[in-house]
Amino acid sequence: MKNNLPFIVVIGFVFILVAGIIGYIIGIQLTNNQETVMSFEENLSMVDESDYVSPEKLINTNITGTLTESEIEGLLLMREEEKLAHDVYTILYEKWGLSIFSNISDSEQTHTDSVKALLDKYEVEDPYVDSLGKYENQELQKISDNLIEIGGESVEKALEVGATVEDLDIKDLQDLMGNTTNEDIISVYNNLQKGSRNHLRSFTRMLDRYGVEYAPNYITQDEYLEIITSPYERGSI
Ligand SMILES: [Fe+2]
Ligand SMILES: [Mn+2]
Repeated sequence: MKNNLPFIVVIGFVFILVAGIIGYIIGIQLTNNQETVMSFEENLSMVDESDYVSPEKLINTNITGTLTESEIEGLLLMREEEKLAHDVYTILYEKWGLSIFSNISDSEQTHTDSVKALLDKYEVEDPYVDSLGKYENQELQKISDNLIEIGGESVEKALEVGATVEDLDIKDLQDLMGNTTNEDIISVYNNLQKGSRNHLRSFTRMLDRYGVEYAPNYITQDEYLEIITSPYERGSI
C-alpha cells in the first residue's frame, strides 16, 4: 500500500493537470463563440443604420409641379408598404426577440417617414393608420395578416417572412420607378430599394445560420442571387 502512494499522487496530479487544460480550452472556445455572436449582431446593427433614409437630403425643394395619378397611387402604396415592413418586424421582434427585427424595423420607420415627406410636399393625403398591423390598403392588410401568422410559427419562418417583405418591396419599387420621371420620387425610391437590398442580405445571412435557403417570390432568382452575392451598400445613392 505504501509503495502505491507516489503512484496515486502522480495520477492525481496528472488528472488535475488534464482537467485544468480541458477547462481552459473549453473556456477559450466559449469566449470565442460569444465574440462571434457579438460581432455578428453588431455587424447587423451597423448595416442597418446606414439604411436610414433622410428625406431632407433627397427631396429637392427646387423641383415643383404636380404628380400623375399613378405617381400618387405609388406613393400611397409605398407609404403603407414601408409601414407594413416596420409593423411586421416589430411584431416578430416581440414574438422572437431577435435583434435583427428591431434593428431593421427602426430603418423601416425612416422609410415610411420619407414617403410621408413626399406626400406632404405634393399635398397628397396621408393614408397612415395609427395602429400596429393596420392599413387602409386592403391588399396590404391581407399580406400583413398572412405574414404575421406565418412568422409566428417558428424563428426560421419569421426570417423567411423578413426576406419576403424585402423581396416584395424591391419588386414594387422597381415597377414604380419605371412609371415616373419625378426626381424626388426616384431619389427616395432608389434609397428605399438600396435599404431593402441590404435587409435582404441580412435576412439571408441569418437564414443561412439556420440552414434555410430562401427562394424569392417576387424578384427573379437571378436578381436575388446578384443581390446576395454582392457586398452591403453604404451611404445614400
Ligand atoms: Fe427593409
Ligand atoms: Mn424599407
